[in-house]
Amino acid sequence: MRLRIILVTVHLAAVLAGGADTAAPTRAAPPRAIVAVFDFACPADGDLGADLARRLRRRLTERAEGTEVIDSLTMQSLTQRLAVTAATDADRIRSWLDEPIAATTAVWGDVAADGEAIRLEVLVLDASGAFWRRTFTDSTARARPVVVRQAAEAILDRPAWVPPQVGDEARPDPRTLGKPLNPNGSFDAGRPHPDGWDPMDGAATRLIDCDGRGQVLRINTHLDRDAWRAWRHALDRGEADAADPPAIGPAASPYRNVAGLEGVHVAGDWIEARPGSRYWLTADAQGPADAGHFPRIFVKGYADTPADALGAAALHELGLTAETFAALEEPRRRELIAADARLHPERHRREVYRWYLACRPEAGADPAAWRRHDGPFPPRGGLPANVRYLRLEVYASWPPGVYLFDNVHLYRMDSAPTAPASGTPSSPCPATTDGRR
Ligand SMILES: [Ca+2]
Repeated sequence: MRLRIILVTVHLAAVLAGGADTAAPTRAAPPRAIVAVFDFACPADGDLGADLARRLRRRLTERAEGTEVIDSLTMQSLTQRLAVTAATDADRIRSWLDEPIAATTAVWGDVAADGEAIRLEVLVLDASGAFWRRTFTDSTARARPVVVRQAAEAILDRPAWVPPQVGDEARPDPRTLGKPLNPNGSFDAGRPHPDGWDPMDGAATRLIDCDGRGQVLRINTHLDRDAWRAWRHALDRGEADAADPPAIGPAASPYRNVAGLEGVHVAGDWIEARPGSRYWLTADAQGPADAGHFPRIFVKGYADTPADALGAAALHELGLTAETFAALEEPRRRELIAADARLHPERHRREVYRWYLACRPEAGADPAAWRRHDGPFPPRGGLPANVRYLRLEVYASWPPGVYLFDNVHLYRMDSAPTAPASGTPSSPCPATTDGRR
């Protein structure tokens, strides 16, 4: 047992079970320690002592399994007449462990602040009589959490786990990252629609050839938004052919362009997520940008949730509208929703996580030059436990213009090396072969 605090076995459950029915199997409750953290004494700033004690209680509660930490309100009511400082006699503290505190371990001490610097003296005593004292100091802008973490580590006798975060990891060598998790990040497979991605609409989104890069994804946001939406609706209803798009030009006002409204997304296939993992995303991009606007590659995380509605695609397939669906009897509505969930489980997933790779050029960069962007996510720690699926979404909006994307590859940082990643950031491709940048 690495805890320095004594563990006391509580037999209450066994006693209760035995008293109620002697034939019933009896089982002792797991051993537990009860820790009482007194507010630290701070003559110059009483709030500081109370704040550090609150933080330490919270940290011990989070980190010490099988241990109960008496909460701040209870401590306040128990100790309002007990003034405790580092000078308080340990025997006196021990005498309170049974009554009135009812704890197995007491933590108390003094704190002093000098500007941002904090000096926390901590004394710890447990019911076995073990006693120690240590002083923790820090003078950074985060002195409070730092001294509390140090004290908690000493009390628990183990270093706190610090999850990795941006900056901890060196930029990985693409050759060691193995095969990308997403298919066809090079956009080279499939024409006119790229394998593994949303179909192209021929107007705002299409594939073009690019010297040295094979196919790349072209997104044009300088289009009249209403005309483009009408075209997308016609495609969604199966009434139009993406190979024969209308000529859609810019709107009279830049703010009536796709760029000034929703922008254009191109989503990739669903990818199984591995909670706890860290990932690396790369993308080559070119196109306009300004100080606050730039293309992004979103990573969206999804969970399965109970199906409770029908989306536009399902209504269209069933020949229903939102109004005619609402007019159905409830059992029939539920039946249709359940059938859709069986056939298309992906339609009933909910977004629970989001991150993006900012394809932000350096100031003064040539918008017609390819740029390589990459980075790790999540920003701190591993992927949350509730994320079951990931999806990439290439996104461009403002400023209005033409954007190109290539080599959008997602890697898991712990995936085994199998093949080098394709493409190089310096591949020259200032113009596209169709001459319609
Ligand atoms: Ca390519």
